[in-house]
Amino acid sequence: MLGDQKPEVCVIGLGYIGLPTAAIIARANCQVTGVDVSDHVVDTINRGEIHIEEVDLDGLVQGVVQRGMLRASTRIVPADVFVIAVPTPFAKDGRHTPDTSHVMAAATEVAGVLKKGDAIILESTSPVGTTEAMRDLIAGLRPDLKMPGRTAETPDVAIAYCPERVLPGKILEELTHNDRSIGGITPRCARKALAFYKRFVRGACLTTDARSAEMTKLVENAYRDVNIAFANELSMIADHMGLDVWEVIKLANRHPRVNILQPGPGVGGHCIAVDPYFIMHGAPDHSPLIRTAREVNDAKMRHVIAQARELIASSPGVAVACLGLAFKANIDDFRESPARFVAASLAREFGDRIRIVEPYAAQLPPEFTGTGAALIDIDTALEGCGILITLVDHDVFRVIPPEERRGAIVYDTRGIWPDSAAAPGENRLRLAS
Ligand code: SAJ
Repeated sequence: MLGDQKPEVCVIGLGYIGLPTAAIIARANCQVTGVDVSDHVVDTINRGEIHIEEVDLDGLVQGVVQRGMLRASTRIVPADVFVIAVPTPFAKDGRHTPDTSHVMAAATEVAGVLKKGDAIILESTSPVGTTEAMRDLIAGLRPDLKMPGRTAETPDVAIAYCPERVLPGKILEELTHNDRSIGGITPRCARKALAFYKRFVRGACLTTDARSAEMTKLVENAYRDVNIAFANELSMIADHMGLDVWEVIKLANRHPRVNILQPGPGVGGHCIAVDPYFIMHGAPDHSPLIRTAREVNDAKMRHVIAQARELIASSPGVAVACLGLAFKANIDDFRESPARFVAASLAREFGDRIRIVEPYAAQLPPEFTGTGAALIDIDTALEGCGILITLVDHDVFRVIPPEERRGAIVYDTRGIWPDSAAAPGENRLRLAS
């Protein structure tokens, strides 16, 4: 496959992971074809533009497209290495069942052009066993090729699982510098994949088996979910006891072996609130802690809504500014966002008393239509709103000085204004969360 010659690479799925990955591989001077089902995505990339927001991605894509190293297509092409980075959503059964049909569809496409010596690497977050299931699917479609792990003979192709672990907002940096887990169906597969990642990853590349690598990805996000749940539970306990949770966490974290995360209005995004279910699905009777953490984090969002409703109802006529809709700070991603859910819920109930401040949005999402809620800028909110509810810790909110918040009732679900309690004349609600 590799030798000294640079492999031709086909990246399937040009979303938040696939596009930056394709661009970084192209930057390492491998010829890359990016494949996506969307004509719009393909056309945009072939113009040297991007369809998602990510720091520095626009310049990188423009450069590699201009140099002819990356091109996009709706059709798969023969290559030496296939990287699959398609979504793995939940099935529409309402039971959080993982849906790997996009992975299997991509594998089916790959099978059509696969040749001896090729490598297939799955990057999509997947339930344990998906890489082997993908191998079995391809084996059925290509009986002419010997598949790894199914025969004692030397296999014709290599198949590995290598999850991404990059943080939205720092994707390019983390794609290059994070360590990677590389799980081969066999050790030989892992070595082939390792040689490929070494071309563009500067972090350590650790080889393992495919199932361990699949589980590792899920465990990383479940670990974070459980730890955020601990912080969120503390915040609800603190509300009950009349304590300032931020103060308690700040002090507890001075212990050399304690590092409590930050409470918020719930856990959003497409990974941390999703991946734990992939573990629960595989081991439903052995994952009570992971399940409970999910419940606590969801309960926290309902707790915030209840607290906010009480506050708004007890101040009739006062205009309310909800600060932020994004799922976390300093990004324009509003999907699976607890802030958005809380704000929409308040807008439905309190109508035009609710104003939304979201510097990363040009317009309100569709669920606000007809509620009467309006999108306003932060200065207007500070001048005209008597209640401020912080839902996202965007830097632009964090830097608002106490004197500009004075007189407003503040419900700070992110703990961004620790000073506000001490500000003279300020009517800060002493809610912990
Ligand atoms: N959050 C809190 N309190 C905290 C930290 C986060 O409430 O102390 C909330 C955020 O506001 C947000 C959610 O959790 O709603 C998730 O944000 P995040 O920044 O923790 O993570 P993501 O979803 O942007 O990215 C995660 C990362 N995983 C881990 O940190 C273990 C990233 O490395 C993964 O690559 C990514 O999921 C993914 O694609 O799986």
